[in-house]
Amino acid sequence: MLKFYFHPGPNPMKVALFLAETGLPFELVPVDTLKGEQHTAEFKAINPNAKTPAIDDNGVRVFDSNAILLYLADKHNQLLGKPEDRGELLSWLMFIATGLGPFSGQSVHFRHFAPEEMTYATNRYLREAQRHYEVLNDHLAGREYLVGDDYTIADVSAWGWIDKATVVLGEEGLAPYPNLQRWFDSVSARPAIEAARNLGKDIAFKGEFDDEAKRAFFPQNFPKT
Ligand SMILES: N[C@@H](CCC(=O)N[C@@H](CS)C(=O)NCC(=O)O)C(=O)O
Repeated sequence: MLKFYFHPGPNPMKVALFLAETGLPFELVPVDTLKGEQHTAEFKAINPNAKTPAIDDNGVRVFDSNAILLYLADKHNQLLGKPEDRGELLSWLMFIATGLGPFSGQSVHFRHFAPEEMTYATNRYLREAQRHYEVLNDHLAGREYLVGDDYTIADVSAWGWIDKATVVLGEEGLAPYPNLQRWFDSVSARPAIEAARNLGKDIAFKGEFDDEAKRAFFPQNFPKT
């Protein structure tokens, strides 16, 4: 049985949505990242990068959300779009993995979690996140989905981060990006979204972002013990 190492953050939620869309059977393995469970030797054998999501597919480990999406989509021939659109699919997946995700993550960090205000870094990452939103917004003019005419893992992947627009960009969220808003509303109306959002709701993940959580997430801010 596929094991899905999960914490309800934007990257694991991509995989949660893929599994909800496809109905593939899996066992949920909670990794409470606010308690630092991503740093255990047991988990690092599955993901040496010590982050969620990761999967163990009967002995095959795969880590990093977009690698997992590609691996599962290829293996089960699901949500890949048309073969002639493979180049587009890979391009948008990499755009999300190397651009939208990291810049959004850093924007969240400097807006909400940096120990002191750092205006230059905050603006740099906010502006880069906004630029990635603009690229998506322009691309989605007159299109329903990111790749060809099909709902694919590129949409699944983008949804994980676009769902956090207000945390990344501030209160106005998707308001300046009407095509992206239309796309987001259409993806959000899919039945699998509710199932993905409900995943792990019965698990008592740690909620407070206290000292223990800060040590787990930002060990560079603490002396090595
Ligand atoms: N590139 C990775 C990033 C994974 C990532 O940053 N995961 C977050 C949750 S959304 C995490 O596990 N954070 C815990 C930590 O940074 O210690 C991916 O796409 O899977």
